[in-house]
Amino acid sequence: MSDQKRRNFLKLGLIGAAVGLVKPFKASELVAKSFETKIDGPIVISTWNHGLAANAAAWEVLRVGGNAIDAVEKGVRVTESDLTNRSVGIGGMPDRDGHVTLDACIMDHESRCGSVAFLEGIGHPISVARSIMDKTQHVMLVGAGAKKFALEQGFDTIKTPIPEVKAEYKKWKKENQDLFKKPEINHENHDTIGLIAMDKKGNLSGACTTSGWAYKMHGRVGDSPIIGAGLFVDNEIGAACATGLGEAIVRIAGSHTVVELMRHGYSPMDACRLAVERIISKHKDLTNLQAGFIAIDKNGVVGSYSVYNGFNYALKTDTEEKIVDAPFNRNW
Ligand code: SD4
Repeated sequence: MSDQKRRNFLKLGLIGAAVGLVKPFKASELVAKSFETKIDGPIVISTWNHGLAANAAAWEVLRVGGNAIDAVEKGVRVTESDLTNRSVGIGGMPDRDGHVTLDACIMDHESRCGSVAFLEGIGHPISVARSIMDKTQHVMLVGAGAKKFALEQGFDTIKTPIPEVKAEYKKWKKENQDLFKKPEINHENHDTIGLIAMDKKGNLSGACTTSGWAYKMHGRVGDSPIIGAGLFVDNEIGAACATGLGEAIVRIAGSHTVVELMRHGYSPMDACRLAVERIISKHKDLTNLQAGFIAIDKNGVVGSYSVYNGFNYALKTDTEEKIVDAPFNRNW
């Protein structure tokens, strides 16, 4: 953000606060700044440990002056291709009927976006989402229509579940005769990749892709392909993405909420924290309700926050490549 724009924005914030429209920035609401990093130059952040490999691929694009949108797509394709990953791409866990249904979305610095949900048998849902963004007038395609589009675009089909996953599913099915028992989400079965990047020009983009909640109901779609829930980018302000229990994230339009809080002057970490606190305030039962956000603002400040401990993200810059533990509201 230019200095002039920032001044205008702060002025607007003060006027808004005076008339009760905008929540003013309160110093007392800030938590330790040590959790935030301001970075000059390109940045990539992505959820969980598998983010390291995705960031490295995204970095190959950013390093040579490539665009953030190409970087985010290239990055998460690595995770989608990893057959050992049980929560993203074709190695993902199936729903309770044995189908692996994939969700993904992508958004660029011009607020162009594409999304695909309930897609079966296609290896790179993120690239299908990118094609929807680039080649159609729509934002979102789902199910059979999304598959038809993917085939028309020349995407290869892949048989899922892969054999190892099929074996796990059979075992689960045998042990869970009551298929409509509430499936549990925990920190082992929710590892979506959400990746956001800032390129050399300072433009932001994001991508999010998942096989969703293991043993979900057939037809269930989570937050990950929902623009504003699993991912949101506003190039004037910042970008955010989410991981965790999709239903809880959708309820508060999570990633959009984080970006809007940044618009109102909150730092990325405080914006993530306030979104998490909003989730907490909307749920009486927080058992197994993990949800976390990562965010970058337009000035290159990075932040994150989660409901429970154990959430982390991968950070890549010119000088660093590391996993960062997110601050959290409570212990498991
Ligand atoms: C979902 N949010 O489908 C996804 C799952 C997830 O890390 O984030 N896993 O609800």
